[in-house]
Amino acid sequence: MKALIVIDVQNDFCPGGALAVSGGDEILPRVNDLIATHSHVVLTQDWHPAGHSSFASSHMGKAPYETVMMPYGEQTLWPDHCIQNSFGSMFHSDLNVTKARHIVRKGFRADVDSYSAFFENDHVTPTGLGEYLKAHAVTSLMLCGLATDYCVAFSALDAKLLGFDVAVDLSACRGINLGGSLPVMLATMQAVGIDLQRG
Ligand code: VGL
Ligand code: ZN
Repeated sequence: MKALIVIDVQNDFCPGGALAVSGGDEILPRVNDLIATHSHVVLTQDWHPAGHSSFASSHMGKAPYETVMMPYGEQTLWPDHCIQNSFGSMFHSDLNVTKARHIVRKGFRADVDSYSAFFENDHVTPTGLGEYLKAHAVTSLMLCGLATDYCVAFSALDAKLLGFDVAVDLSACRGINLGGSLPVMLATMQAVGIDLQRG
């Protein structure tokens, strides 16, 4: 069984949003095409409380895109984004959400970020998505969404570690490319056998 995982297609990651990904809204027709051709659709939603520890504004003297050491390792700091229930946290209005069976919210614990849809950034706390997919006999995943080099890549890598067959449709993704993170994460995904499709 195959499932489509649509990562973080939310207003804050689209042009005009707090953490806008260049061209983030251009993917909507492609994402909706993928939704139309998959019977099992899961969405993820970045969902932070105000004052989240991944926000630069929570760290005195720190600016967005700098890093801090957290108990679980190095954490990049972001502009305040995807605050629970804000407009920025809502799915883009063009996203066809009607077929989604399951929505995974992540990043809701104040002291740990969660790029991956499977594990928080401590790499041990599960979100429950892996167990959900196994319970539904899903063995193969297609991923798309925002951002290629953060939440899509970390989700794809964890999915592979959990034993799923994993493909990413790059025509339905856009990246942040912070300090060259996009080519690095594409190479990392390729190296572990994730099928990078260019549409
Ligand atoms: C994301 C940075 C912070 C993403 C979420 O969806 O890729 N990136 N929070
Ligand atoms: Zn976030």
